[in-house]
Amino acid sequence: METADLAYMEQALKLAFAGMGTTSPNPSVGAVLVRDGEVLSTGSTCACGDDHAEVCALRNAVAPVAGGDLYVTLEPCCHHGKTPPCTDALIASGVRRVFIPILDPNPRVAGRGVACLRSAGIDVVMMDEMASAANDLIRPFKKYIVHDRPFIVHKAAMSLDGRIATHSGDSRWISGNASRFLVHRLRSLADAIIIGKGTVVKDDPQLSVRLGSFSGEELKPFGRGTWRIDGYRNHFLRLLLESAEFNAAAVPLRVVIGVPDVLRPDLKIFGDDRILLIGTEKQRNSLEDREDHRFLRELEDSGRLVLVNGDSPAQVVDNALRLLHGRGILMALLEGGGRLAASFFDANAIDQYLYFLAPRVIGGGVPVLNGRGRDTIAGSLRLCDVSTIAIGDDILYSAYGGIS
Ligand code: AOF
Ligand code: ZN
Repeated sequence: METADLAYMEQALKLAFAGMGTTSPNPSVGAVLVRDGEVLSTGSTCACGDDHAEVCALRNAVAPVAGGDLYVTLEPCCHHGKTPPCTDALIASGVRRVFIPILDPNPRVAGRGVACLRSAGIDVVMMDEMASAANDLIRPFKKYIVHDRPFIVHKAAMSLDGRIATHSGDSRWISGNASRFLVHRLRSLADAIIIGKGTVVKDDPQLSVRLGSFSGEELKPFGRGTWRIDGYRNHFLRLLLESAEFNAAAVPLRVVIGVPDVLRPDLKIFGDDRILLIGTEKQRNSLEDREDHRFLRELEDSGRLVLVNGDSPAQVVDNALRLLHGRGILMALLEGGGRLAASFFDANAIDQYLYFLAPRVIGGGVPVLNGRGRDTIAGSLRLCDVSTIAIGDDILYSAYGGIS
């Protein structure tokens, strides 16, 4: 593979990365259209249901594209979904070659896009060198489309002894400024942020993207290619650290699992309509007896409160995730307390562990996964694709688990 080919694909990956959090339930894809060594145009997946990256690049081209090459981060689709097949548009355009790093995990595509382009005489080049990078960006969509559940990133800041709060509940701040800034970058790419009902009562959190509220010397490395990733070279994290700009307007859906004991409309989570409370059907009677039952009814009628079934916390989590899948959530950040996280763990629902280890020791307090846990070490969950990155004095530890 030529160096220029790799550079064009890297440009396409950056476009795909930049669109994450704005295209669901469609994956964010990037495309770069090149002819005679000149970039004619670029494209990325438009907000849900609109044009795909390839069509967007074709439309943006200022010069004729026939005979050109397209670099696209995912196999072009060949099916009629909300939009017509990209393969039709590409064949009609007269492009000569299409470079792709990976096939589309969507069973409706899964290799058929490549076959369709090839049978029309287009040279499809598989860029194996970029497969791992493209795969790191498509993991959420793969989980969504193959397993019918959102991809869950469990993000937590903890002391070296694995605690997210002291016994008195104090937790601010365990990690450093740079780590917390990185979390806001991450939030801007997520489709949802999930917390437990306890956090609503305890913190009255905004769960917003507040990139502008951070400053300081330790933020200087962000937006530059100077980060060292040890272990697995995780391209999602690489781009998260290296990207210079973020879309702070991309507001993730705020999801609360459980109905907080007292609800008031002036809580910060009700600041806008991007809020979903998920309770259980078992609670229905007790909710009707509460003083705030009118507000609860209002929330339910407007779709901001949904009750799901489930006999155990893990079943409730699974049904909540089924619901979020139905609402088109590809990637959700789990930011809740230790018990909620343990329920997600028990439901086998955590896909990526993103833990910030701070140089503090609490010597007790709340464990990051506060449940019974596995019985034996042999039965513990073995993670894969482990990366570590020094973020100021903290260590960011990332690894994948679950079924994705
Ligand atoms: C592409 N380019 O930029 C994206 C693709 O319902 P539709 O028509 O929007 O199709 C959605 C499917 O298309 C989605 O599930 C995934 O398989 C693929 N996404 N394909 O050619 C793109 N985002
Ligand atoms: Zn398409």
